[in-house]
Amino acid sequence: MNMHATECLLRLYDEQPDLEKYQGGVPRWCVGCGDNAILAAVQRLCRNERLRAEKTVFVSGIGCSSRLPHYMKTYGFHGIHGRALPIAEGIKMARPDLDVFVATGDGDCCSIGAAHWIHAIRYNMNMTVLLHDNQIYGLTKMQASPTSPRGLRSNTTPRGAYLEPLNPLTVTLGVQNVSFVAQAVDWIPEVLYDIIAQAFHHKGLSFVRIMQRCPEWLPHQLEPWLNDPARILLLNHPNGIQVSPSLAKVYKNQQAHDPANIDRAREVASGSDPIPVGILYRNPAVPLYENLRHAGQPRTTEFIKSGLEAEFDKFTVWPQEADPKPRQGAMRAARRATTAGS
Ligand SMILES: Cc1ncc(C[n+]2csc(CCOP(=O)(O)OP(=O)(O)O)c2C)c(N)n1
Ligand code: SF4
Ligand SMILES: [Mg+2]
Repeated sequence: MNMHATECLLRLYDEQPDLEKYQGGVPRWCVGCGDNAILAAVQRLCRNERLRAEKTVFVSGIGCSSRLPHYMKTYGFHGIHGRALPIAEGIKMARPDLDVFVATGDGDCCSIGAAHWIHAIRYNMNMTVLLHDNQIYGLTKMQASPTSPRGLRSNTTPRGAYLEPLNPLTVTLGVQNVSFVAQAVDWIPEVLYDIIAQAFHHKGLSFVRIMQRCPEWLPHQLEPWLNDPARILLLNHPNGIQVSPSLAKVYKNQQAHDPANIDRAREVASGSDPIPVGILYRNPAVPLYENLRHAGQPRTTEFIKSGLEAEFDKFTVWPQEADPKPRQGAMRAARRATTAGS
């Protein structure tokens, strides 16, 4: 029996896609780099959620971590250093129907991009932000970042970093309109996946800090936590992550934490040893900026076209016009008349 082409296509979308569908270029990260684990988790997420490549976009700044969009077979935007978030916000504003992900490093987000980070939390647009925190500038070969621990020797701090590190979780939890904050480590893939999946389903800006190994520049930095499961504090809750029985045998250090409690979230977030892992805070009631701005304005093709027309008109020079600043309506009418006559 002949199948109609549309029906055929719809059936294809109904089928479970395989991972290759989302795998882009061959990753160029170092062997053992935690970025590989994060990439594997997001590719699984796209596959399991059956995300459509043409409806999904990964945005990044600059850094090793910011190479992630190249390795996804979706839309991607490898931006400029520190500017991943405003680029992502622009995309979301113009195309609220797209699923937007951001991959950013500790330098990209917490140093050069810090101002954008604060305002992105406040704007609370619906996107998933993954902070690959390896506590160092990896791509530029080992300069201290704002999250580098005090005393860390690097190319810019040969006598050891002077300052206590900035805590991305407590900073985020202190910003007005924060709506989702979580922490993961790259070496517990089951929990990493669960946290990224919950972040994806949250309606609002979900901020996930991932402790990420950089074996090239800081090969021993996270080893104490990697080698001793007691130094990981798993936060479990019916509204957070639930630890599987097999994982619970290894990671026995657990605590019930209700992600609705922001005061407790701030307390838990301020601890760094053991590393708290799980959903720290979730508030789905915070309004989304794109909804506030688009309220009552359906993003129809006509609406978008008329906005574009108005923008083009601003910069159009009409030689036959006597008035140097004619009103936009008159400019449009003039252009229509010109086009009709040609
Ligand atoms: C405006 C600007 N300043 C500085 C740089 C140089 N630069 C590129 S990546 C980077 C730091 C990257 O560190 P991080 O964001 O932590 O990413 P990682 O490489 O560790 O994943 C710097 C300083 C740049 N590309 N552009
Ligand atoms: S330098 Fe570090 S962060 Fe960059 S790819 Fe290598 S291990 Fe990963
Ligand atoms: Mg870094």
